[in-house]
Amino acid sequence: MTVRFYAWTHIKTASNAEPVEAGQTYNRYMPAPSISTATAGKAQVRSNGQGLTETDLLKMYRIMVLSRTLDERAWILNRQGKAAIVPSSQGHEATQLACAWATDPTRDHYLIYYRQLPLLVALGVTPLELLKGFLAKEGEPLSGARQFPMHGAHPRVDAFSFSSVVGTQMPQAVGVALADKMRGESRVSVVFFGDGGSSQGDCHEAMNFAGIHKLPVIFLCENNRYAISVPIRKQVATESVAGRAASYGFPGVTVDGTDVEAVYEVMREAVERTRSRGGPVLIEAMIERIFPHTTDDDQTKYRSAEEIQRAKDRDPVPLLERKLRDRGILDDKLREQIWAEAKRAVNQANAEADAAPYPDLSTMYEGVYGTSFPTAASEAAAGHAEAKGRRQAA
Ligand SMILES: Cc1ncc(C[n+]2csc(CCOP(=O)(O)OP(=O)(O)O)c2C)c(N)n1
Ligand SMILES: [Mg+2]
Repeated sequence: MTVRFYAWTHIKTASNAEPVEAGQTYNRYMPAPSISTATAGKAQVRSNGQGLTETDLLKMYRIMVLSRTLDERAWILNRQGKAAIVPSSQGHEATQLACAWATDPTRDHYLIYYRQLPLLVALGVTPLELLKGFLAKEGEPLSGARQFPMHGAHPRVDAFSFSSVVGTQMPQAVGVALADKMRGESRVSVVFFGDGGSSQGDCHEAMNFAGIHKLPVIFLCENNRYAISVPIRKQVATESVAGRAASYGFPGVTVDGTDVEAVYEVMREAVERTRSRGGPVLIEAMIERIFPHTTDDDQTKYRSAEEIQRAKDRDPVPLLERKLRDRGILDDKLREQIWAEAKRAVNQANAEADAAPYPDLSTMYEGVYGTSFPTAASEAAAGHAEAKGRRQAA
């Protein structure tokens, strides 16, 4: 486990953790253990709060495999000319699943960005919903097929709508956290962003404000060392993103983001601290972007074959698989069964999404604008009437 701490002085120890009873029904959105029934709303028993159990690790592997299978399928659908654009999440799985496990989806908030498919799967968004999104079909939940794939909000899993403009979700997360603090709620907001996002002005403003007001927000940087083709050394002049937290007055930690147990451990501590009014935490998860930025990008233009191979060597899916095999939790037979279940679930969702209609053109503006559109003339008339009212009152 590779964990480096920066100014991690105020963090509570596990012995001060909020009690989480063994066997407690903890997370109503986690998919059921069987991938074939991976739908929303299934109650789950979670770990005892002191670490991930073997059952947790196996469930995480199942969700990772489902997410990976969906991700691969979305890429294929793009190459078939059916999905407009696909941002792959391959390489980001371990960090996002560990976050889903360490938080409480019945009350916490997720301010996502476009590379968040594994998190959404872990929170219970179904393969059908996600594939309808990539195919822009009627009934996709994030934006009703109005926006890019993987853009929009999913209120059922408390995922907030974000803008395509990199970094905007950070001040929004701080606003959500401020509202929770003012209402006295014990909810945590987790905001996800990339290393590129960390160099936006929004990031500085959000962290500064969150630090001053000790807001219940966790900044989770998924550092894959690239913002499209721009490498990390052109985004961050210092050694790490996490190191910046000290200047905002809260702890920062860099963690191996390919290791579910390492990320879970720091996330759990961060959630405890934040929920018990200790203020924000910045976590920088070091991960790999295995695929190009999106289906529109060709990373061989700016990364060497050796570097891409090194990224593949840190793929969290085989890494977790090795861990499970070493501990005797997984064998060839179970592995085959898990991959076959995932393929069946994705095939079925793919067929259903393919057969679904596109949204009717007449509904194009629904959910986008208000239903009545003020004209220049009606606005001018309203302004005139208001001014007249003010004059009469005076
Ligand atoms: C303000 C702004 N600048 C540029 C872009 C174009 N753009 C979209 S995604 C992206 C890369 C972001 O990289 P990073 O934050 O590291 O996330 P990653 O895609 O690596 O997960 C850029 C530059 C944008 N959408 N918004
Ligand atoms: Mg990046």
